[in-house]
Amino acid sequence: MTELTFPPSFSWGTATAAYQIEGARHEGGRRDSIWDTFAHTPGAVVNGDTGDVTCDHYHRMPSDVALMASLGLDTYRFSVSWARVCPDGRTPNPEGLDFYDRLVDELVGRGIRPWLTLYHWDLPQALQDRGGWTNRDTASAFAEYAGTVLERLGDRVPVWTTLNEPWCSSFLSYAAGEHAPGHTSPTEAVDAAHHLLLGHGLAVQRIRADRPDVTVGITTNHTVAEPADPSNPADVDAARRIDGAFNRVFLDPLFRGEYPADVLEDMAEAGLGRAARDGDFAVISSPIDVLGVNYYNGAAVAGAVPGDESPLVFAGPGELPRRSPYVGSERVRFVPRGLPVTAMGWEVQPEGLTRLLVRLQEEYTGPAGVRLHVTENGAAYDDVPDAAGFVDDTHTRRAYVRDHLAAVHAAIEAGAAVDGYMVWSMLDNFEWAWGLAKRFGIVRVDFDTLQRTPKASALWYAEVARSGSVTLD
Ligand code: PNW
Repeated sequence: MTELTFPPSFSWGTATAAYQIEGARHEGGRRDSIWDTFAHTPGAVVNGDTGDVTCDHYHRMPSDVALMASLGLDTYRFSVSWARVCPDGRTPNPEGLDFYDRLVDELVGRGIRPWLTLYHWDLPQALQDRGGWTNRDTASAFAEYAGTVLERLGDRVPVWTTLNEPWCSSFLSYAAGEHAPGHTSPTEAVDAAHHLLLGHGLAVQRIRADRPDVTVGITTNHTVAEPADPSNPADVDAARRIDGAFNRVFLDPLFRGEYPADVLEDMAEAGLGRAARDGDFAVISSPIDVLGVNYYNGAAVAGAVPGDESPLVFAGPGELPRRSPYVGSERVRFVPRGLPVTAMGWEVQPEGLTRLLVRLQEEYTGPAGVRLHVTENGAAYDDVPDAAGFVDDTHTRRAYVRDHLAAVHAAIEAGAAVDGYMVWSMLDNFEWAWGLAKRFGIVRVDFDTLQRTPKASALWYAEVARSGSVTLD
């Protein structure tokens, strides 16, 4: 038995997102976001599920916070619904702000640090009607919205994340069609990516100006791509491409103030960078304090099969047509390595997380003096509850989290400045295009009765948080 002890200040938390847990679609003045529109589009989401009710967290918030406190977790990362706070995208709605005001008070009252994400993909539909993230004005609307939320909550929320996973809200949303608004245009995707980055930078400047005392950052999601055959130059090139299209297309503007030359070339046809105006990169690379890192899986990739003319449109979750999110590298192949997979079909590769964190430290965050924080990691499995609703996920989700925590520990030993870890997710919830069918929670939610039951992984995680150490068994 090996016991891994984390630094005494290491933070233990969980994460959620507004559209995935809140429900209460039209209550308190909330109007539709692009996810309401998308989820209500036939064929967009598996089983036709929506976030209309999902966990009903909007009405159950105090008891959900009490549950977190009973698990002894010190931090909770949640997102604010832009469409609740500014239903038309711009005009503040005091009643919407009230909900987050109560949430923050509840958290602070129970000794849990609130970690607020401003944008977890639920753009007000009113802004989508004017082009969404393909419209440059959306970036300034985002900074105004950030100011509105900051004015109300800045006195009690110490950590602010601008965007969650801009890769998903650009490439998966505007090129692949898998996420709202469900478009399949590579050109829209690269423009959206640029405006998301710009919105991030403008929001950072706004937050800094209004409240110099708070911690500010962004959360990016990463894949660790390896060549299927390291001796095959086409596979090595495929790994470079996926790393570029997933990781560096955001990291380089954020930390180096430019798009990487090879990615500009890969995405030249779609027009990466054409939306950039003078001064944008200075805004985008405004200094931040923390980089949130979301990691779920690695992948082995291979070059295109020579002469492959197969259609680029294929089936994904739901029934709507999907395209590759890897703009300019659509024919790169993902090659299964025979590793265990989760219910998402994602390969379980904990050591990828160690490599990712060490690389971020060395190439991006370290030189900039920016801290790292794992803001999401976790797994969906096909849980089998007993008659009382208890899920014994000891050998699935608990093992996944344990092995990834060991990977974080190894990264810290290797010099990565990682301050904490958050399990995705606190609750089973609306898993985007997969609807309610994929369960990531450490707490089970019965979507008929809405009853919450901590799983074995939650009880184990509570003990890890209490002791500050992980035992490898
Ligand atoms: C992240 N992909 O989403 C999100 O931040 C969460 O809201 C989500 O529930 C969680 O991970 C689990 O999926 C992703 O296709 C969705 O590569 C899709 C991908 C990556 C991340």
